[in-house]
Parts: sequence; C-alpha cells; structure tokens
Amino acid sequence: MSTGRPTSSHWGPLRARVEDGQLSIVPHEIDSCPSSLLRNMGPANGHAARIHHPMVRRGWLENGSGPSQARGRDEFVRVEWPELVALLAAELDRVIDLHGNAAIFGGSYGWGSAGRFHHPQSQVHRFLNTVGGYARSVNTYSTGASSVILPHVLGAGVDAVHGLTGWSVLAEHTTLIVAFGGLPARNMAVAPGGITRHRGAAALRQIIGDGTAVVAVTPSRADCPDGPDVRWCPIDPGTDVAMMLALAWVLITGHLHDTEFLRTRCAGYDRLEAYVLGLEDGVPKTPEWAEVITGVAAAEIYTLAARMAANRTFVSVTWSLQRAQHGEQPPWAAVALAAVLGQIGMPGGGFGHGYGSMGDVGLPQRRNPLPTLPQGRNPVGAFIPVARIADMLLNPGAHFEYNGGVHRYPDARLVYWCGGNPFHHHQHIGRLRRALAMPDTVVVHEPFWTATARHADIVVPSATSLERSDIGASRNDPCLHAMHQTCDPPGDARTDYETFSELAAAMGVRSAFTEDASERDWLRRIYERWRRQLAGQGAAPPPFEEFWNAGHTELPELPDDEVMLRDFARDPETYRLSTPSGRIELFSETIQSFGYDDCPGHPTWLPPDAGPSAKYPLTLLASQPANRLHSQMDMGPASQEGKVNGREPMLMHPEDAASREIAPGSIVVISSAQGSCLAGAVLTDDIKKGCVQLSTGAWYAPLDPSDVDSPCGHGNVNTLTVDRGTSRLAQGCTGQLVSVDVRRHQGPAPAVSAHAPPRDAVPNPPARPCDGRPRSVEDRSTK
Ligand code: PGD
Repeated sequence: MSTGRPTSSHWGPLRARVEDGQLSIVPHEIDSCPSSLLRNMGPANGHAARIHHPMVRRGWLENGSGPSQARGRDEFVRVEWPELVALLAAELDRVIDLHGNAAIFGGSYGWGSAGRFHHPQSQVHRFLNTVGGYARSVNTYSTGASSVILPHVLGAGVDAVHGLTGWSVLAEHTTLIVAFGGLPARNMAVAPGGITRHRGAAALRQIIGDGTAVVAVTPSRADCPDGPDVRWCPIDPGTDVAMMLALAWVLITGHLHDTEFLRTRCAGYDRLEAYVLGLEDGVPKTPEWAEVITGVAAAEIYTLAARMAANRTFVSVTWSLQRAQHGEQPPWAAVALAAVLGQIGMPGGGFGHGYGSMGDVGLPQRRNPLPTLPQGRNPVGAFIPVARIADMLLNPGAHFEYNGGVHRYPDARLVYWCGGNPFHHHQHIGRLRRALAMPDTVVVHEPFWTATARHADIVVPSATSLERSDIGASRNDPCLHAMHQTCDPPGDARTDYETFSELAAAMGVRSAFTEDASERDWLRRIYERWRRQLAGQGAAPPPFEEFWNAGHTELPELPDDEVMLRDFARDPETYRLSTPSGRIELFSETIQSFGYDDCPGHPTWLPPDAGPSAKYPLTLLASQPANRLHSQMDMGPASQEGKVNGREPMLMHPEDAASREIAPGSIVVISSAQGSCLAGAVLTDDIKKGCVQLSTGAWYAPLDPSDVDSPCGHGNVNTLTVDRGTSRLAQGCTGQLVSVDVRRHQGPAPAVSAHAPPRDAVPNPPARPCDGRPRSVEDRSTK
C-alpha cells in the first residue's frame, strides 16, 4: 500500500492519498517532529464549507455593480464558468475604462497556502499587472511596525525583523535570555511556505536544558518555555517599554552601561540618557515608576538589570508586542536596552526579534533566491499600509500619513482578494463590514466559505494545495518539495492560475499572462531558473524531472553561526550601517523631523489611548492560535478539539471569573467599545489577573448577519479589536490588545454555525483521486 504522494504545507511536509473517497494525510518521514496542524487538513479538505461552483451575489447579478449593504447577507446564485468569466472580465474592463487601474484594490493580503507557483498573491498580482496594474498594500499584519521603524534604527541593510542570530550561537554563548513576549513554541510550527524539519522548539529546549536562564516577560504563562531556570515575569499587557526603560535606568545610574559602545557604535545616546534619567520630561524612568505602569515589582527590575549586566544576555522581543498602539516602541526600546548593555554583535548577546514568532527565525540564514512566479510590473503608484484597508474604503481620496510622507487613499471601486481572509486578519469587523459595503464590486477567490467569501459579489471556487501540483519552498529552509497533486478539486473548483488564464483570455491578454505555459511547464521553468541561479554557490540540485520524481531536493547544510551586527560591532567604520549616522540610532533625527507625537525621536513610553477603564477593565490578548494557522481549517479536528462546546476558548484568571460568577465551560460575552462575541470560559492561573486571552482565527459567525455590528456567536476576536494604526510612522496593525469586559451569557445558548455553507451551496462529493496526469488549462475549459 502506498504511503501517499509527497506534498507540503505551511506547517510542514506530508504525504497524502485517497482511498475509497477518503483523503488521508500522514507526516513526511523527513520531519521527525511533525506539527499536529497536519491533522486539520484531511477533514477540512472535504468539509461542507468547500466552495464547489462559481457563485454570484443575487443583488449584484440582478441590479448590477455598486455600493451595497447587502454584502454578507444576500443570497448567492450559482453560475457556470463561461458566465462567471464574462461577468468578471466585463466588470474589470468597466472599472478600468471609467476609473483607471488605481480603482482596483489588489493588495490581497494573506498567507494562502504553500506552493511557489500557485502562491495566490503572486497569481493575482501577475494577473492584475497584465491588465494594467492595481493599487497595492505595503508591509504585513505580522510585522507592520517593526518593518518600518527598524530600518531607521539599524539601517535597511540589516533584516532585524527576522532574528538573524542562530540557535546554536545562543546555545553556545548565551547565559540569560530576557524574552519580552516570551518564547511561545506554538508559533514555531509554521513558516510561510513550509518548514521541513521542526527544529526551533527542540533547539530552545536544548538551550534551556544546557543551563541558559530565561526570564519570560509576558502576561501569559503559555508563552514561557519549560525548564529549570525559566522564570515567568507576569507583566501588564502593552507596558514592556516602561520596564525596558527602567532596566536601562538601573544600568545607567549603576554605571553598568557600556559607555564605549554607546559612544562609538550608537548615535544619540545623550538624548536617550536625558530621557531615561528624567532630564527631558522631569520623570526619571526608575523601577518604582515602572512598577506602577507594568505591575512588575521594582525589586524584580533592579535584580534583573544586575543579572543582565553580569551575563551574556540576549534581549528578545516577539512580533506580537509591536501589533499594538505605539508598536514601534518595543523593538526600538529593546535595541536601546541591548545597546546600553553593550553586547550587540557579541555572540549570544544583543537584540533578537521574532524568536517564538515564526518557525524560520534562528535557523541558518540562506540568502539564496526561491523559485518564484514573475509578477510583472505594476505601473500604478497608489498604495496603502496593509492594515488601513477599511480606512481606505471609507475615506476614498483622503490623506494619510506614513513614514514621513503624506499620501492619498485610492478610490477603490473593485476589491480583488485571492488567498487571504480579512475577516480573520483585520481589526474591528463592524467597521470592516461598513467599509466592504462601499466599493462597486468585491471579488474573492477561496476554497472555503469564509466570511470574506460570503461578503463577496463574485465568489471564485479555488483548488486547495492538495488539488494542484507545485513546488514547496521557504526562506531559510534547505529543502525544496515536489508538491504532487493528490486529488481533483471538488465540483467546478479550479486553481487560481486556471481562473486567471481564462479571465486573461476574455480580456485579450491570455498569452501575456500564461506565456502559453501549462502548470507543469511553469513548475519546470521556475525550478530550472532557480537551479541556474544557484549554480556557482556550491549547490547542485538535480534537473527538474529528477527532482520531481524524487519528491524533494535538499541544499547543503549551513552552519547557524551568524551573529547579528558582529562585523559592525567589531569595526564600525568599515561596516557602517545604512542609517544616516552609519550607527545604531538611539535618537533618530529623521523620525524626529517627521514631527509625530505618537512616534518621537527616541524610544519613549507612550500610554495607550484606550487602556483599561471602569467600563472595560480587562485587557484581552489576541494571541496566535496553537491548534490551527490563523483562520485556516478551523473546522479541522485539531482546532475543534480545543473549543469549548464549539466556541473559541477564552482564558481567564479564576479570581476575575469568581467576581463575575463565571465557571469553567460557561458561555461568556466579551464586549469592547468596538463590538462583542461569545466564547467558552477556561479558568487558569496561567494568565495574569486582569487579563483574558482569546486566540485569533475563529471563523466569524454573526448572530444576526443583517446587523454589521452583530455579536459573533463563535468567538472571532476581531469583532472586539480596534482599527487604528500603530502610529503615523508605520500605520501597522494593532490587533494584539484591546480593553474588554466579560460577563456570563444569560439565556439559551445560540447555535454555532461558523462552518455551515450558505443555504444555496450544494453538498460535498467524495474526494476523487487524480490520475497523476499534468493538468492543463484546456482540460478545465472543456469540462
Ligand atoms: P489566513 O487564515 O491564513 O489569514 O491573515 P491571513 O489573511 O493570511 O487566510 C488565508 C486564506 O487563504 C484562507 O482562508 C485559505 O482558505 C485561503 N487559501 C489557501 N490556499 C488558497 C489558494 O490556493 N487560493 C486561494 N484563492 N485561497 C487560498 C493572517 C494575519 O492575521 C497575520 S499574518 C497576523 S500576524 C495577524 N495577527 C493578528 C493579531 O495579532 N491579532 C488580531 N486580532 N488579528 C490578527 N490578524 C492577523
């Protein structure tokens, strides 16, 4: 019996096969520590929530395009492919002719699924470029603030967003890790495009087992690794910068700071010091000052500062800390703290970002290219910072500030989404729904009836990664995987490439889009181009057919001995940074010149505008989920087993629960100034008193779909979060924290209907094994 065809996913390689109409998935033998997320894949692929046919919203079909509040509650009408293609091509032509290509918003943020050729964003961007371009988005929901602030601080030439220092360097040299945000193992199971061997969590266990101490500064014990010398330092959410400044105050006033490093490797230390000592604003940033803000005892801060000075100390900050108002400050303050210690560039010391945020951080840095689908050229200049989507739709033509510039929002008439779920990733769903009523047309390519698909006018059914052939690869991973198609897409679903090929044909640009190449031609082409690029770099991957038949190819191992900024720290003149001063900018004249009150010229403690209040006394942490990736395959068993009677679990401290008469398993109503949702209570003292935790990714299930502000009956955290940029500098997403109250739900429990298809959808057929023949676009158009 065959073990199945090899393929890959964001959470690792696998083998898949179909037997008697059932899809079965097993981990690939190459990964000795496979992710439990694999368990979601088989049941999700054949779930009733799959989209089988092209669907068009009735109101759009009957009344034509235009703003509509019926999105999200209207019926869908099944259409055949020729009609869908004709409707969509005509609407694209109309918008382009009347309003120009900048009126097509094609940012289309999202992780999609693994596979370099079928990468949904590459597909949609290539297609839209072929028809004249689109308004785009910049940066990510993951690292929106860091990716703008850190180039000002360390220079654009240093990829400080992804921790560059290798795990084995930490293992050999680090004696203390001070981990702001902790080092959550759950996030190390995934990386965009896949991760062949899950080594991060094991590397961390080894480091701790060998005696490195960890102080994990986080409101949630779930973010702490296990180990004999791991100390949980519970902190009030969003206050880490105050603690970092107080640690710096102890180091400076105790003469434990490295004056030589600060003088020769940094710019603007005098300004930072004046602020820390209180000479700038009359407030010395003492541990006593920080205790009031952070809830961390002053004595603990004094002791920790002394330990940091006495050890080889690695100051690590998770990405989650910068997904909050003033999210630029935690990474900048952490760089400043590491600079005060003077250990930046020393093996095992300094600053690290993203450890515990993603599986590929801390691995050997492979700077080789990946196989990619060329996206062509976008002649349209209009853009938005990615998390300003609702703002753009609600305020067409309005000005916005970003990184020192003033720009205008495009007037988006057509929104095109392929491979993302804004109802998962965007904040304040009520506002998002109002925004999505504004454009003339919303097009969504999706394999599943997500809330995003349900809010579309034109729903294009996509194949999943198991239903197409591709090449799996990701940054820093040594393996390239041949992703063999396992089964045919259900009903009339197609790959996005097939859809865009037909659409391009209808718009008269088929050859420009396809280059007359089939899926297999493209795989061969992008693989061979990648192989040529690698020639001369000491690697000799086999020709395509050999790779394809073998199932994967592996590049030689690299040592993970990289130390971020080692050369610069040794010789700052020869290895100048690409900052204006050539040094680490603890004060940035550039940022100061922007005049932003919410992001001044040096790391600063800025309290949030909407912290806990009498009405919303608790702070909710919207963490990444452990049992699924984002919202993907939420209906799968790994995700479902974590639910409380079908609702997303909300973690709460027993003392906060007692005063509200909440018991384990109670249905609770979580409310914020933005909206509300239901969830299932889990009581634990692993969460700091005054905080609750609800993971992102529960599918949106409005109790009343006709009300844009309806509570979600399932627990989608973004009904609660605030849609506001981190600051005028980066305008990043602030979805991590929100002030809420929680009460016990009264009355009968509403049913959870998050994964039920719309009533017009047709039932799911059994899985069909594919015949292994390479697919061509012609196969589909004659179907
Ligand atoms: P996913 O659930 O991965 O979320 O947001 P993102 O939009 O990436 O959505 C991907 C979608 O692509 C899924 O619906 C999947 O079915 C679909 N898909 C998969 N394969 C294909 C394909 O081949 N073709 C097509 N057309 N579709 C496909 C992630 C984002 O969420 C991120 S990166 C972060 S870090 C965020 N973090 C937070 C946060 O901290 N707090 C809150 N409150 N919210 C967040 N949201 C952000």
